[in-house]
Amino acid sequence: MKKTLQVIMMAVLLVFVASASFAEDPIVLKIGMTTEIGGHYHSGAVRFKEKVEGYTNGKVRVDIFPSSQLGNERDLVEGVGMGFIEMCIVSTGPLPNFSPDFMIFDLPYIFKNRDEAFKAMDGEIGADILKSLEPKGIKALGFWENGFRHISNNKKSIIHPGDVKGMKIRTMENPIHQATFKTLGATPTPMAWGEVFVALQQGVIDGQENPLVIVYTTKLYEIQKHISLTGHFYSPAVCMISKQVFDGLPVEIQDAIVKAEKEARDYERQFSAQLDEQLVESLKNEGVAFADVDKDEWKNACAPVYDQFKSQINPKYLEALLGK
Ligand code: EAX
Repeated sequence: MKKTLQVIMMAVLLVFVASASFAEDPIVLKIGMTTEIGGHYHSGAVRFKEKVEGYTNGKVRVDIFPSSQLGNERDLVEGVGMGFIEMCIVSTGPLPNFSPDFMIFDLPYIFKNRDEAFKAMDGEIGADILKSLEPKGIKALGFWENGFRHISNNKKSIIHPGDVKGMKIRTMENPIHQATFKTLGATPTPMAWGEVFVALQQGVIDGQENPLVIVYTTKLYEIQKHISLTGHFYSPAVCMISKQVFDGLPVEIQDAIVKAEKEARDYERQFSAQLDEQLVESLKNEGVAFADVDKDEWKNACAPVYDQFKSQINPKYLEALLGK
């Protein structure tokens, strides 16, 4: 009797081991974002998926969840930190809530152009800032791009900073962004991205600010007929993975993830820059009126924010980017 039981148990064990080695379940990496299919993050994530699944011969599967399906940006970052969402791509807007080092990117007109931004993001400063998320359980793999942010609204053409006076403008949940719009005389209204379309539609807010790719892929042009090309903030994005998840993976899979992320990042940045150029025309075709603005005038109007926040920003970064 005892022997029979032993034989049965051995057989069960053998079948178990055999089936495990034949049909090994892939490691699944869920990657969340608040933006839409066809946008820059999603296109970059698709590239990441193709690369990582290729490099690991299918040992890893990447599942992409756009459109806030896994939560808003704050939820995503918290989820990755705690390890129940493996990965996400978010703008840096909500990140000062996790590490104040990110605040340097929030200053209005801190970068004149993409090249300046990439230099900071890809250099020593950027590496330092990404590392600052580690104590929160996050391995930040790299900086992607959200883009230069412009103001949209459905009331009037905004040309001068004074034109936003009294307007309710949605901002991200970010102290410098809110302070900037307050300085301009608007009423900043922070809310998660997923709530913005309906809030605009119902007139709870008058306008919002985002890169053109977000306006286009969210179809905001249906309810926002004025865009002012202010480019007041440059918004980097961060592609991140749970540190706990990453540290638990075999080295060759970690290497594949790191390599794939770099390739996807480069692709995403290019895709984003290209879209930015094309979308003015596409949005005009949807009936959007564009206002060209004098950026120096806007920069001057935003300047008081620097004094307001200087003491809270890492002096090393201020010195490197502003020479003071
Ligand atoms: O990360 O919330 C925002 O306005 C962001 O630009 C957007 O979610 C992309």
